[in-house]
Amino acid sequence: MAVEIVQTTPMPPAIQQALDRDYTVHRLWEAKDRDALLKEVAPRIRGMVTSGGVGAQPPLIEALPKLEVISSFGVGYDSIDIDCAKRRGVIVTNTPDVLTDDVADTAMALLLAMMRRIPQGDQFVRQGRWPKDKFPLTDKLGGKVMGVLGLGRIGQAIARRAEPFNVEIRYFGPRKKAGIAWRYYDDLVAMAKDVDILMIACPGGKETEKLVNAAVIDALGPKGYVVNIARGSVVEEPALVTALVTGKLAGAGLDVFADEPNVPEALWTLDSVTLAPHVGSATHATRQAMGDLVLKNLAAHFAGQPVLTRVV
Ligand code: 8YV
Repeated sequence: MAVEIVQTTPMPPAIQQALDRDYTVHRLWEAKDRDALLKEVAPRIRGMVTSGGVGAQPPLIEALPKLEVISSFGVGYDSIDIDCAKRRGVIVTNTPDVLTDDVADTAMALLLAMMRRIPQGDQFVRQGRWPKDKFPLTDKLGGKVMGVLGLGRIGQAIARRAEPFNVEIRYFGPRKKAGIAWRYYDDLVAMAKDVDILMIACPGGKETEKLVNAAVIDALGPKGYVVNIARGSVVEEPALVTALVTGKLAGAGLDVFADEPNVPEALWTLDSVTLAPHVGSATHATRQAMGDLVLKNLAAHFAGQPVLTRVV
């Protein structure tokens, strides 16, 4: 008898095929009557596949009395109620490392696109405006100081990419990291005052909620830039939008938002902003690697082995 699992959200085709081959999969997002489906299958469910976007909250975790493991697609697990999983003795896994390069690439792409107005230049050419008009000058990245909020795996990968662009790195986080020479701040406002670019790369969740507030944005000032590759929850979004609309911030490159997929309309027409639909890890290769890790964690658990990338 195949192990029965629930799946909350679609996976890449090859990953879905493997799931369907190896397990009896109940697809919650497709169910006409989700509650009825859950009620019927709940007593047999031993695993869950979910994503960083959809997560797993107590009503679902509590509804599955035999649940042993939640295998999540994504490094961030702020959408999974970790306390509830712990209380229930449910193992939670995520997909770190395999997406670090792509997320760091996306951060640099957003930064350059925003500062050098690449999307606007593209539109300028496509709309046939070049023969008649001059594209405005933009700001130089080289020589700027970047403050990384959250110098974890992704933060470090971004910093390593930024240095060859002649960008000076500093960082803020809960503690100074051993073996890191970049200047550390234990005060985010103090760092924001000293840097040109605030690069947000920390985990989401309660501990970082609205960390980038009006005071931090104020400290960055009208020449300051924000890039957010982490979670929308880390930023006080209305304060960010107001600062961008009123020119109290020079620009922002945003891959994540407070209420995805809804993006404040005030940002849509701003030239100072480059927007992306949460695509940090969204390449074929990386999504495959993330899916493979979702599969490997499940397989290891149901083979009685330790999972590969355990959160709790
Ligand atoms: C995914 C992410 O898009 O890894 C993360 O934390 O935000 C992204 O890689 C997301 O997990 C899919 O929902």
